[in-house]
Amino acid sequence: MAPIVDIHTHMYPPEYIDLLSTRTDLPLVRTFPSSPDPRLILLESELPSLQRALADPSAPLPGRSLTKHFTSLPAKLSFMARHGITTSVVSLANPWLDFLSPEDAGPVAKRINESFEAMCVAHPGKLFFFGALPLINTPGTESAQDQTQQTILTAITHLTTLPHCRGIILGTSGLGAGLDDPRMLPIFTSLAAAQLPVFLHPHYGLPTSVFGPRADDYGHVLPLALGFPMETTVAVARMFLAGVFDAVDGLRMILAHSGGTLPFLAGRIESCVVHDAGLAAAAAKAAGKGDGEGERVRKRRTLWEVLRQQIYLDAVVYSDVGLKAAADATGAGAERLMFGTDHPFFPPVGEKADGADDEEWESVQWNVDAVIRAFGEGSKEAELVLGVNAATVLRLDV
Ligand code: 5CU
Repeated sequence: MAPIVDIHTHMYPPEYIDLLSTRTDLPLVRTFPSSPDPRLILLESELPSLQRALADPSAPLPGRSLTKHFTSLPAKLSFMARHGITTSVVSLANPWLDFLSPEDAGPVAKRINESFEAMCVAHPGKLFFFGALPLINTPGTESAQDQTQQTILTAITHLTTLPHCRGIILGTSGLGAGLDDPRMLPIFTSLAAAQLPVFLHPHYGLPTSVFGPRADDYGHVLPLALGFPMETTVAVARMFLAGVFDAVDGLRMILAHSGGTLPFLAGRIESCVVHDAGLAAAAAKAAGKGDGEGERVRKRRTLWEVLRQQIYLDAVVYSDVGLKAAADATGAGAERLMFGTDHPFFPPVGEKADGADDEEWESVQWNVDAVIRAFGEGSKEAELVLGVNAATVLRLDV
């Protein structure tokens, strides 16, 4: 039987939840008298409902229920068994360590990565993990940033000593100035040298003002369905425009949610690059130079080439239409797509939820159905997407 590998599956180890329980700013965990589970409040868009719930005990609860699925390894294993998942590559969920102080980020990253490694050791062949880096979202002074950069490089070296680490999970803020920040280059270079792929995942979405004054009436739909994918799209477009992929051609990235909107917008991005007079003039000038920059400009690859050479996409897009676009964008066939569930997010709700350990998650079935509709049940392509690609690319002994 071909393996089913879930590469997009998160957990918050207990020490992380302890941290959130002491906080008054996002991200945080709060208990409310009307809720059996504590509430996990992560997103900026959840702040108005948090404030209402703090002021009025009868107001709807903010955030999401912090069920055992977020923290418990037995719950993760039951979920895997229920959905026929052979192996999971688990990662810390957003917003990772972004909010920590420079002093805390390094030691906390080390503890959390060791905690993931210990989980994997206890379940050989079943669990691997993407490590967390102590990337913090506070620009600080130049010397503070240098120190943070050094801490991150040390963390990468530490990850190379953990036998079940298969890459790292990364948000889009980098050292506070995004992933096109030149200060990220040594980090990407070090990850490429260590053969640690980057699983890029959104958290911040779009500014809440984009969603208008009624956004709160629409629950999580706008931030999660649109904000998250746009954030990923913008982050990768910025890396592409800054030449990061050319500068670090050994870098491999796996993009969450099938690359946001990149498969659909790559043509438009490429056209805007080619038809921008300012960029064209700068490129012509640079290309005339005999230095490294001239060489880079002369050899500029298109976004399509980068997508087909350095990028993998997860298959967490819930529809065969998006999945076929993802397959087309990253090359012929399905060789660069990898199945995921986004567990513990998107549990069954309302009447479909019974809270049992072995309940079926409809959100998982949507992603399985998308693979089957796009590539055919039992087809070689479906097997690649459901597990073989991940097993090969991430060297999983499944
Ligand atoms: O429901 C959500 O907010 C999320 C989230 O925060 N992170 C994620 O990976 N999926 C859904």
